[in-house]
Amino acid sequence: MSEQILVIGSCGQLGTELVESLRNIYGNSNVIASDIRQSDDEVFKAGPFEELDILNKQQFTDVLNKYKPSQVYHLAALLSATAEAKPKLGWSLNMDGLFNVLDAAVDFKIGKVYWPSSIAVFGPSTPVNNTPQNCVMDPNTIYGISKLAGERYCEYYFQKRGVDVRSLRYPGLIGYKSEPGGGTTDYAVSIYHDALTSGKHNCFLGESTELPMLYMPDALKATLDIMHATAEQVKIRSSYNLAGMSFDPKEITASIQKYVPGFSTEYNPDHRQKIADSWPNSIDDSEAREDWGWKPAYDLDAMTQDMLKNLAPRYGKTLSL
Ligand code: AKB
Repeated sequence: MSEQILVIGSCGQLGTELVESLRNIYGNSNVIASDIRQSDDEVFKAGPFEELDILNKQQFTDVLNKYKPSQVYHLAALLSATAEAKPKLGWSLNMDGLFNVLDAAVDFKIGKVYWPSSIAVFGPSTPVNNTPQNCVMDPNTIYGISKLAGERYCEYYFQKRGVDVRSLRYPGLIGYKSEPGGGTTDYAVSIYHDALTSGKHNCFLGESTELPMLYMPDALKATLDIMHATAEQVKIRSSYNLAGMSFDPKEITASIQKYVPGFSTEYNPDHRQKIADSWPNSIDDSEAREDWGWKPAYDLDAMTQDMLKNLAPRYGKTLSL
């Protein structure tokens, strides 16, 4: 039987696109998408899909026995804003879900595990510009605390139980194929849809709130690159810093205005402002570059052009890009 790859939490923003990329590489029938409930996105019709609540150990065991995957991508989590609203669920999904996957990696001898961390592992005492891989980390959100604890567990399972677990600290992810949900960086996706529909965006962050971001094709490339690197190349077994670009809401507005004249943003910061203020402005990802050759392709303007080019037909718009 060919190599089987299980993606847990596959219907989210990253999972939807990752399943498509993995199926292009490994073949539709070898990539098993799974999530707590079915999605009607076309992507999932091309190959196997399993309803899987990662907190349900019996269900998980059944899926593992059925497919015997050699790689597991575990993406199921509550993001920053949702986990603040539902702290108990945020903690149990983010931590117990990870424990179930790491324990299964030992029991079922899963070859490689991927688990995403986030810039949310950093906190108010962290150096804010060009944040290094190793520095003060004092996250003050449930999501950030769960990601930092998760990173420590990943390294522990690598060192003590021999699990080949790999991880990236994602910045905000921006893409046109799937919607984000429950994050603090989500404005940077909805702003493009608003530019092509109402021509106005109501931003939940202040105009100068600079955050690290990454365009989805780069995020997919980084994820596949670290999973395809040799075990020796992956020297950090907690999670790698990863950077693409950094901008604030004023700068992304200006980038969109180059192609959508008349577009405007109003700033009405809400509870998410505090979360954003506790995160870095920019990230130093030298270790990822040195260890497994990471290099992003997109800057802000290249991303804006690609987002608008792909979204404009959906809204019946023609732009000169
Ligand atoms: C969020 O905003 O919660 C996520 C993240 C940075 O991990 N996009």
